[in-house]
Amino acid sequence: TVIKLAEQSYLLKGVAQPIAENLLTEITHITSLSPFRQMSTKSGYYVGAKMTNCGDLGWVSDHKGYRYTAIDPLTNMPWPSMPGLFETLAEKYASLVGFHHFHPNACLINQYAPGIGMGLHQDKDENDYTQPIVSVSLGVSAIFQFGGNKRNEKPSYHLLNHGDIVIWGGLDRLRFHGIQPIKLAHHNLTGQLRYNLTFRDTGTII
Ligand code: MD3
Ligand code: FE
Repeated sequence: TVIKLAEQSYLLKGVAQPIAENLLTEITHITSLSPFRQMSTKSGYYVGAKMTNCGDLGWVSDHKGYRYTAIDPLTNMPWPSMPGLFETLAEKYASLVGFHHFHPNACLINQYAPGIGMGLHQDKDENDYTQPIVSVSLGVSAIFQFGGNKRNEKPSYHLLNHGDIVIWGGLDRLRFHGIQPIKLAHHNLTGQLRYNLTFRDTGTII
C-alpha cells in the first residue's frame, strides 16, 4: 500500500520485505570493505548513527563539515560499488511514484542502535535538488518525524517498519525530517539494530 505523506512524498509499506535478507547480505559485504564508523561534526559532536556508503560517492562528516567524497577516508579506497539489487530497487519504486529517470550515484547506509536517533534536519548537501531521495528501512522499527520546509512547521510522525520505503522529491525535497531514538526491541534479521539506506543523485559528475 502507498501512503501519500505530502504532495510529492510517499510511504510504501513493506515493499522491500521480500528481498530484505538479500539487502542485509549486501550490507554485510559492503561493510566488510568499508566498515560502519562513527562520524563527527564540525562542532565536535558525534553523528548518532554509525555510517558507511556505497556507490560512486559517499556522504561524510568530520571537523571540516559535510560533503560527498569518492574515496572512503577510513580505507583510502573508493567506496564499494552499489549493488545492482540496490539500484534496481531504488529506481523501480522512484518510477512507481512518478520520479522517472532516477539514477542514484550515492547510497548512505545508517545503522541505529537502541537509544540512537537523528535530529530534525534538511538534506541539502547535494548539488541537484530536482532529484528525489529514496529511503529503505530494515530491522527494528523507528518513528520518523516529517516536518515542513521551515524548521518551525509542526511535524507529523510515522512509523517506519522493516521493508518500508519512503520517497520524497520535488516540492518536498527540502522538508525537515528526523528519526526518534530507536526503542529497545528485537528483529529476527538484525537483532537490536535498525538499518536505513538512502539513495541519492548528488548531481555531481566524478
Ligand atoms: C526526508 N536518514 O540519512 S530517511 C539521512 O532513517 C536521513 O536514517 C533517516 O534522514 C534514516 O539524511 C531518514 C527517511 C525519510 C523519510 C521521510 C522524509 C526522510 C525524509 C521526508 C522528507 C524529507
Ligand atoms: Fe536526512
